Amino acid sequence: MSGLLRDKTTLVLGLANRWSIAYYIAKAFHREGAALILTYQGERQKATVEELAQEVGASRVIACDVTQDRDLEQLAEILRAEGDRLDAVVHSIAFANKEDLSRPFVETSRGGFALAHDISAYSLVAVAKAVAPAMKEGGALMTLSYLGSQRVMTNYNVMGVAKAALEATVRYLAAELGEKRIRVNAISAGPIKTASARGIKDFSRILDHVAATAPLKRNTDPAEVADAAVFLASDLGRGVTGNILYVDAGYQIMGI
Ligand code: 0WD
Repeated sequence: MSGLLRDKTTLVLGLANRWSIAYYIAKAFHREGAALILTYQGERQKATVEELAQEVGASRVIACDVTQDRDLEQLAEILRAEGDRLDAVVHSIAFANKEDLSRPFVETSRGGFALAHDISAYSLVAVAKAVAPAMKEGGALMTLSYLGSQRVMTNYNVMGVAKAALEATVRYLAAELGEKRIRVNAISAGPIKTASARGIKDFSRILDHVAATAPLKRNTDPAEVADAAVFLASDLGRGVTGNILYVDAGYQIMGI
């Protein structure tokens, strides 16, 4: 154990199952000696997350549906009551209605657009508000994004627009929370086969295209996304804020 996160307490939101990017991040944080708190969305994930929490030595598992202000207030209250210092927070949450990830973008409904933005972008603001008081000595807040925020990716649709909002949110939060020594960044990961990704139509074609095109000639391993999260959470990342860090085998630089 190299212990890059020794003596750090970390909070990871968005762990749903063993394939979740958040699970790989929690495992890497544990490997580096961090204390971990996990949240889960609702009853549906509770048993799985409690089981995975044991594997990563998480001391606490808290229910938190980010669409519910009460859940976020409760999270802030638990952190306050325990009085512990929080050093790093990972927001690994996104959602869009499945039909909005397969039909033409122009067909996106008002409700579907609002829902995708609420869960995938606004929730970072709400989480920042809830956790900032516990980050008494500053620290790192990070989220997960995707290149569909910058370029048109077939079927990514409303989620691409929400990721653009998320990345702008990272910059505004970084500017504001910098004086509290809280760094805010996004990791823009290459496509990875997870439960969320399966919601995107023709996802395996995207994986094949990336593996053929990316400079490293392969897809992104979730473990390397997790190692980038370790860097951002650790003191090694102390000079980095407001940044979008691509962990995508280099795919984003390619043209024809
Ligand atoms: O290719 C990929 N898988 C990429 C994912 C490439 C680049 C970025 N990302 C992003 C996603 O957009 C997301 O922001 O990484 C983040 C994590 O996604 P994931 O690990 O790919 O997917 P998943 O394991 O499904 O985790 C996302 C979780 C939800 O899982 P389900 O499958 O139950 O929708 O986000 C959570 C939930 O656990 N989530 C919520 N958590 C709290 N409150 C809520 C909510 N309202 N809605 C969804």
